[in-house]
Amino acid sequence: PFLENVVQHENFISGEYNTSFIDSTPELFVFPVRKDRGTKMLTFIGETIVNGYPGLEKEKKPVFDQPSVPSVKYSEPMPSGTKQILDERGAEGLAKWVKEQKEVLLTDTTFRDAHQSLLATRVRTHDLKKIAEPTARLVPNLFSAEMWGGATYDVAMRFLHEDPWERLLTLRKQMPNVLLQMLLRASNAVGYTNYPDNLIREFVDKSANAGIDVFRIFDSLNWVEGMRLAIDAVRDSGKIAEATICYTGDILDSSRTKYDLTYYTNIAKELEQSGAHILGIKDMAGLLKPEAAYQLISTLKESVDIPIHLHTHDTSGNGVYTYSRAIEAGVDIVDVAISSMAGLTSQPSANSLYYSLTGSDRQPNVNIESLEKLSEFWEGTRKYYSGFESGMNAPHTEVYEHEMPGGQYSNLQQQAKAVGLKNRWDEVKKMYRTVNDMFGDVVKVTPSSKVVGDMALYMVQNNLTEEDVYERGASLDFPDSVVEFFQGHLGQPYLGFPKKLQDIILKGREAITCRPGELMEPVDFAKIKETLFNEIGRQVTDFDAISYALYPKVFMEYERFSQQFGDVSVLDTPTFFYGLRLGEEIEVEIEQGKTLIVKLVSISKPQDDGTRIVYFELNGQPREVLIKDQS
Ligand code: 3PY
Ligand code: ZN
Repeated sequence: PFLENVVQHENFISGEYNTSFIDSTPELFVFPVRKDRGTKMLTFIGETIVNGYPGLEKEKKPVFDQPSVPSVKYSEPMPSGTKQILDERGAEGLAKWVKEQKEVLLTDTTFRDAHQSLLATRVRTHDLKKIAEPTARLVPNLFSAEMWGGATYDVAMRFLHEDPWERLLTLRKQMPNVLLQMLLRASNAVGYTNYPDNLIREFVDKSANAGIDVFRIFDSLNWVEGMRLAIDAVRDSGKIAEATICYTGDILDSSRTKYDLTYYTNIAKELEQSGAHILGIKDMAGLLKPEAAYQLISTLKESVDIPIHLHTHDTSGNGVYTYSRAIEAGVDIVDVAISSMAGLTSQPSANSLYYSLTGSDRQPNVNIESLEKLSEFWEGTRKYYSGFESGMNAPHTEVYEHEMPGGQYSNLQQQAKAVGLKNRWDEVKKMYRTVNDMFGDVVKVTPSSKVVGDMALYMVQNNLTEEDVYERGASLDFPDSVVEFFQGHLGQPYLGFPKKLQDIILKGREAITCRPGELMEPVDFAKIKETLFNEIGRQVTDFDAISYALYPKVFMEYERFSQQFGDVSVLDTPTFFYGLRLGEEIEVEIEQGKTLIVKLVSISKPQDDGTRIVYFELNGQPREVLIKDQS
């Protein structure tokens, strides 16, 4: 609840008249004219109608068919699943159970990586919560549902104006039987930079409490030193530490010896010794070819005792074949997406994998009709987000050359467009590989992939070749992310930085070789809470404090937006992105049992000051809002 003035302050309500808070929070004595929820919502809808949704072409709201939610019997008891096994047997017990399964187990990534990779991470909680419980009931024998972390945290606040923690709490409630999984970028948490150790511990602790069971922990340079703290934090929380190696290069290419089988085996053993319950192999770009998967998984199965969980992207079109060879080699769990959200830069299709294993005793134990029903829902829902599709519509084998992660492709394309390089996208892709080689052939995954992307854009934009960088480097002003990377702020790459390039980029600045977290001041959460309370004038939760510590600007912007427009997560997705058509009427449930009926009546021509009046009916009563036309 909003704490808008003094009469709502807990000291006031409880009658403890310690008035010191009067001095520290004078704004509580301002009694604003309260804008009601209805007006805030109409203002948001009016904004969208007049100015469009940022990042989408402004167009008339398309007519969508209602996606079909599969019918399930909500009154029946929820079938039990892996979550109950974890609760009963603990993380070690669960890992043991995984190894005992004959069939390959599945993680469904539809709620996270699939839409991060296909739809710029834009899928809203509003849609996820329609299908969460049906998913839990229809495919209760999933190993896990990946539904949090990666880019979802940032995008939820920044673009969807929703609280990522709300999503976690909501889905946890609706999926009480399946393990919920998140992607944790080790000391980069769910951000793009290193954070202090106590923030990582606090983040893990609160995420575990709020409902995360499986933490897939990776470091963007495969630097085990950078992963230990997160692994320990997850172990302390009683949840599952899936310590993960990012796969890069090609173990089948004898001309590329940096990342060979021995490299992967050594890290796997180190991660097992560091306390991992499960070993993850994260093939973020989809570079793991079928035969390589067979060799890698066979070797790792002999090298470690913990179960192995494989993740790939289907960019090249070879995903199911890669999985089927990995499954032959004994992989325990693989990541798939519901068919209509699978393929291309997303994960391979669960439905396809099921059929490809017909006749095999490792065929996953899932109900294929259920998968098809879920796929129907997602086919319809995906259409809401068509403005965020990357435009890739066929297998893309070039990925073996540029090695760009599935989640980065459309993102970098957007970045290139934004700096006027739309027509030079082919050059950017080639440059991405050149930069990789200049950097000494590095692991490319968030955030190291962003550094490579920034450098590639910088070079194309400034018409620089590799030679130019070496010859004229002293006079070049490299992107901040590149400088920080060479300073060691993302950790240490395997076999170190290329010295000559490092000197050129750092221009005498110091580089560190220790763990960046060791040098950072701990976050003062009490202070953050106090500052935030003063700024936003409402009760500050632990979740808010974490969001602010991770993303101060994004969080404050999210707060300002919420104060201005209220809770827009209650709107259906077409209205959220496109507003209303003239004469259209919608029902919005703003809280359980409380519904507003909103109708768009007309829109005035721009007035002299550039504003338009948008005329609505709200529950049958005429209402108008004034919107500045930005066009
Ligand atoms: C992320 O870190 O968001 C990724 O998905 C990396 O592959
Ligand atoms: Zn991925």
